[in-house]
Amino acid sequence: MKRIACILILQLASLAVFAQNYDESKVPHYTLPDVLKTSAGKTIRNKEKWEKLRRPEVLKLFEDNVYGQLPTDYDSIRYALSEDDHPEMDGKAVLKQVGITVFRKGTPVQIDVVLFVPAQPKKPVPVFLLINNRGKENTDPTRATRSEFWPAEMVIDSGFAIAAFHVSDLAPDNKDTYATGLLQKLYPEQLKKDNGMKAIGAWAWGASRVMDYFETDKDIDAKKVIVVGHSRGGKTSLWAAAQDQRFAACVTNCSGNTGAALARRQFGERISRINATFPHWFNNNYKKYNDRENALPVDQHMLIALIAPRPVYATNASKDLWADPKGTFLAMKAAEPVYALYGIKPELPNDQPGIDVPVIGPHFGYHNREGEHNMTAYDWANFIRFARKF
Ligand code: GTR
Repeated sequence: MKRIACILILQLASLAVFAQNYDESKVPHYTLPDVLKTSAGKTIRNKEKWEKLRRPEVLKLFEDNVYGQLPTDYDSIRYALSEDDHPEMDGKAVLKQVGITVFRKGTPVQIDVVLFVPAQPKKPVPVFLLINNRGKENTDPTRATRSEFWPAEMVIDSGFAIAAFHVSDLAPDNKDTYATGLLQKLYPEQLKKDNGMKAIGAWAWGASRVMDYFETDKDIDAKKVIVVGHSRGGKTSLWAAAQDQRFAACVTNCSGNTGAALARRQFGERISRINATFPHWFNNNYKKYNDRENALPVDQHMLIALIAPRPVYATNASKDLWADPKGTFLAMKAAEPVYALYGIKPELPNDQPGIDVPVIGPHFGYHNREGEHNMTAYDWANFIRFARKF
């Protein structure tokens, strides 16, 4: 009897900890950290001061408290390219499979990239790079399997190249084995630091190595690389674009908590929950903010602001309240003051647009698709419209 009571109490306690709010009227009152105020209390009024003083500070706050450091040193990088001469997609595309091997202190890590480039015209083209957090069949180079998650035919028909790599090449998405990839092989010292990177940092690092490759590929316009991610991949695409300013634009699809949604709203998934379920995504320090969102020196609007003045497209799905669609829209709005330093006027309306009403400006894109947590042809069609605007 005592044992049953004990189990019951434990279950109730865990329910209380993990109770998620889906009621707008229960969103607590909150004040976002001022993205334009330095830690010394100075207000930033121009882009020069933003870039010199505040931007590095905000980047460091995210490194130290959320995503961890992102080492940029390695000894060498090699690309092994297998390009078949067979025309793909009825002659519309050429397939390139690239093995990127990066060495540090004699140890290699390999990232496999699938890349389709339009066969015509023969000039450098912009590319969408997907950080693939789902099955590898989604980016099938043989095209025997086709998936809306990476609709290569549609992107090629629109005149863009499309590429993908799989997150498991960098870090398995598993709390027990995540360290067996990049972390143990190339950057073991990161594992000892409370602000050391974990899986999401490793995936973002991988996106930057693919960017290194694009800079060597004459078919690709490396100044027009759009990094794309869905959900945990969308948290990663934001962090990759924030860190590596070579990415021309970022698409963050249904990225939710610790992605594009504001943490302080405590709506849907919360920090305590994400840290409990996925302790291998963010750094050790982030655990200090479990149930203490207001103690965080940042919120997610500041992550979007780090990408300014480059374009960002965020999406949600109407049934995916877990990812807080309204909180995502509000984060985009709260990043506008930093874009304003570059003379960019607000492009999004004051209120969240309705379901299936994409708002696409040259710098901000947002839509809330009818349906479930996913990335679909509808989403991609809008990313293509967005990419054509800039
Ligand atoms: C969920 C997680 C979300 C999101 C999602 C996904 O379980 O709570 O933060 O990342 O997984 O990646 O599909």
